[in-house]
Amino acid sequence: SKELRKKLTRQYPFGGPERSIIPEDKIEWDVPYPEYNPPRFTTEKVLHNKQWADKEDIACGQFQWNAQDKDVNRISHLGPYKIDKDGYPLNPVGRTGVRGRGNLGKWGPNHACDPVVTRWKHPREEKECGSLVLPVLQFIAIQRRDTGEWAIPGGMIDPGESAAQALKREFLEEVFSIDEVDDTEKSKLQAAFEHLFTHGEEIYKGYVDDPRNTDNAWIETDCRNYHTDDSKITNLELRAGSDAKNAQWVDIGHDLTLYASHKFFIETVAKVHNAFW
Ligand code: RP5
Ligand code: MG
Ligand code: MG
Repeated sequence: SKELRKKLTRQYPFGGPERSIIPEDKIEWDVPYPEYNPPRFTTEKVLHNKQWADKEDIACGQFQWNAQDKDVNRISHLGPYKIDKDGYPLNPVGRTGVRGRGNLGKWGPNHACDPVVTRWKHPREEKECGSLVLPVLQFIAIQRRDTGEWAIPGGMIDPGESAAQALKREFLEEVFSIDEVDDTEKSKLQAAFEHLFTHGEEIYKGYVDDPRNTDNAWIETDCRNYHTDDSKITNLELRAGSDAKNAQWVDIGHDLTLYASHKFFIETVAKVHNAFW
């Protein structure tokens, strides 16, 4: 669980408070810590959003914890999470030093998805990896508008949407600005990726070490890999959109610096393909 707390910066992102410092042995909720009194923070954007955000009031929200709650999946990949005496869901990796939802719309798990689209580097390149010589794999990375970090073009699963739908939608929004192109271009993009996105390889399902996580709200993801060497796809011009300000094919290797837990997902993808890491 220590591995899932590395990206919790002291300063909560985007105008949030400083997180309370928690002694190593007081991280787990099961360990009593009566002095614990972290700041409560939820952004205005979340408080005033009626589409993707929950109600702030837990009592009248009538949330169905650890269950499929109408259109919203409140089940954690980590198994049942606890609810505190005031009715708030508790982060399964323990205390984080901030209460409330921060920048996250949902109380409890916020389900996201991470599409990793890969190709072999062309012309083929090989690199030494320990005692082996392995080919270089590339993936489509985006640069996040919020933090400026390079990342997988992932996003939140909308209410009522399946993970499979969200994986394709987020990819086309962030990598090809599908929301900004005309209808002909839109159908072309949809058609080009239709087949590829039905052939995903499961990479990771679980908690994400994201700096936005709080005591009562956290991100979980479904990360899948879509590999293609079809030049009709790999030669398409990338056009960053939505929460991405850049999009490009990036060589996969251990020296990458990526947002949240994304480096771990990319390492897993490299190993699945027996590629250089
Ligand atoms: C992450 O937050 C997940 O792994 C996913 O990539 C992302 C979803 O949030 P937004 O991109 O919508 O901000 O850490
Ligand atoms: Mg997005
Ligand atoms: Mg995104």
